[in-house]
Amino acid sequence: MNPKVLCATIILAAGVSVAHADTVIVNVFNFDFSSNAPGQVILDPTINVGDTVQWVWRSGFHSVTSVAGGLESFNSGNFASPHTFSHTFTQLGNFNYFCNIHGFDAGNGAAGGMSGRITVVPTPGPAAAIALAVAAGMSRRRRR
Ligand SMILES: [Cu+2]
Repeated sequence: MNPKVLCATIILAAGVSVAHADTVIVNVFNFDFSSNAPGQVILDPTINVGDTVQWVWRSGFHSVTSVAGGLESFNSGNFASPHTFSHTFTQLGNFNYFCNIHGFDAGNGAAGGMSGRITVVPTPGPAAAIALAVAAGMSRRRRR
């Protein structure tokens, strides 16, 4: 292994070790769930596997309840705002959930009424990490 490849490998390993899971906020309000603020366009987030969603109650009395039969299961219970509830997603897929008071489990993984969806995709692959490592290596060489 030549020194340049070894250097890139070390940087790559360091890059992977510092890759961290994010926490994504979803607002809970009368009568929807959204990453955007209440009153704006409703946005159901797409997150990376290992990320945590933190739901933040902004108004009303609601729950965050996963539909039955999914790979991810969570239930906040019913709470008035202010309240928060978090769940870390370890599985890939689309996960529908609903408010136990203003929504419903529609069966077969779907939800209706006051409901939302979390889409979980893989973390950026090795190609992105290698690009970062190469960029880091190049910037280091330039400083010498
Ligand atoms: Cu509700």
